[in-house]
Amino acid sequence: ATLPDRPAIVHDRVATLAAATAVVRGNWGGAYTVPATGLYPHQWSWDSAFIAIGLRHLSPRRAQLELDSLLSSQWADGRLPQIVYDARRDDDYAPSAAFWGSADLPGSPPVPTTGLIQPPVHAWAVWLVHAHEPAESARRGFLERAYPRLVAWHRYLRERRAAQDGLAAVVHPWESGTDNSPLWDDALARVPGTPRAPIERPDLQHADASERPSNKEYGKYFWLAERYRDHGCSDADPDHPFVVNDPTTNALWARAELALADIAEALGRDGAAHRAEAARIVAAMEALWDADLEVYVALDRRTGELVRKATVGGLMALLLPADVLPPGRADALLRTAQGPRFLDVDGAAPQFMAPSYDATAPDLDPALYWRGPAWFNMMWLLLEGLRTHGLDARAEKYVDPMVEAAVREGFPEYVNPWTGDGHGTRSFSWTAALTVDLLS
Ligand code: 2M8
Repeated sequence: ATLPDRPAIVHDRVATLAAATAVVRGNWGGAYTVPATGLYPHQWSWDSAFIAIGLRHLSPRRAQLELDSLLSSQWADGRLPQIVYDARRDDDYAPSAAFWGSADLPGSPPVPTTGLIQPPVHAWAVWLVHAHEPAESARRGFLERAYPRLVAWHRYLRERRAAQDGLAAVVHPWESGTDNSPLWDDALARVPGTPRAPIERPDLQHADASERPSNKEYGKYFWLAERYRDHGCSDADPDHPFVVNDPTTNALWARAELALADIAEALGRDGAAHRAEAARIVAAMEALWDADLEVYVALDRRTGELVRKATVGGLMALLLPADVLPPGRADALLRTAQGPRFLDVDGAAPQFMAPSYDATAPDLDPALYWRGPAWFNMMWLLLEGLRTHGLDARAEKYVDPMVEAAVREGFPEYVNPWTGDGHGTRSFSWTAALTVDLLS
């Protein structure tokens, strides 16, 4: 099957690189890149990782700085915060630095941050930045600096976020990076929507309300954040109502552990313990495997129930080589990725990017945030996954349509996976940075 008809733009590589570079350059905040001016005016954890992956082609030095600045905001317990606040712009985003008051919490870094986390893609990003220009990285001691911090970050996930079965849990939808994913609906149903703090929505000045989480969801997000903060962000609240194993977080954790092995070996150390840890996480992820949907799903720790919905995050184990996965698993995931729920390669009108949520689900909304639209970071990860399993030619087919949509729509936050129409904010950093990577 062919991909859907696209406007006959044959993008000009030089002009596209220049446009994408202008976006990441324009969003540079001095030592890191904001995801988008306006909507996201601080440093976000996994955004910085994706941004660094693109920046390595433009300036390895700046890519290192992007990750160094995030790593230097690490908590004493090893956590890397979801957001590092820039005091110059504190009024522009809610919840603000004042809401978290991180300075008063034990073990917080000298800069204000949230107490939450985001998916652990960082070790892999550090490795990709290093491997692109190893001499430059070695000259600046990039890996030596990053390695102990990354080890501490993964230790936090294992010791503070993983229960006996060894799967990392998220305690807030924001931690998953896929905030309003249908995976969280049932768990959120038992979360009160009545925080003490007023619900502020500065985001609605920068994106249409129909493309953002609802006020009802925001009430629950604020309530959960207050609860976590009021327990000192200590991960020791036995009754926290939202504790979920997210497939994206766990798959990226395993992939990042393999990168930690590469980093350790590049530093002349033994990487075996990291490879064993990756294998352990993959084995633990068996609890998330849905054999009917042939995808990894979420597990609600409060009910012990699987959340049996297919999301693009459930395919992220494709980033792991076949010999790290259980026998037959890579083939099953490739079937799902290319089947009607995601890329629909044999369909009459296949998606040009994978939707964030099952294309066959009746409640998919192609314009609403993490409930259907396609995201450039997830599609970039999926293409890496296809390549990991030898489907380079298949992956290559998606590059031009993705790049075209990115340029035509002004580097949107996300797009309709059938029409390519842009949604959310524009001049979005990881869209631009990953465009640079796709073209490099
Ligand atoms: C979105 O999440 C933030 C909260 O972290 C928000 O909605 O305000 C998500 O798309 C998340 O994955 C992303 O890291 C963040 C910044 O781009 O925006």
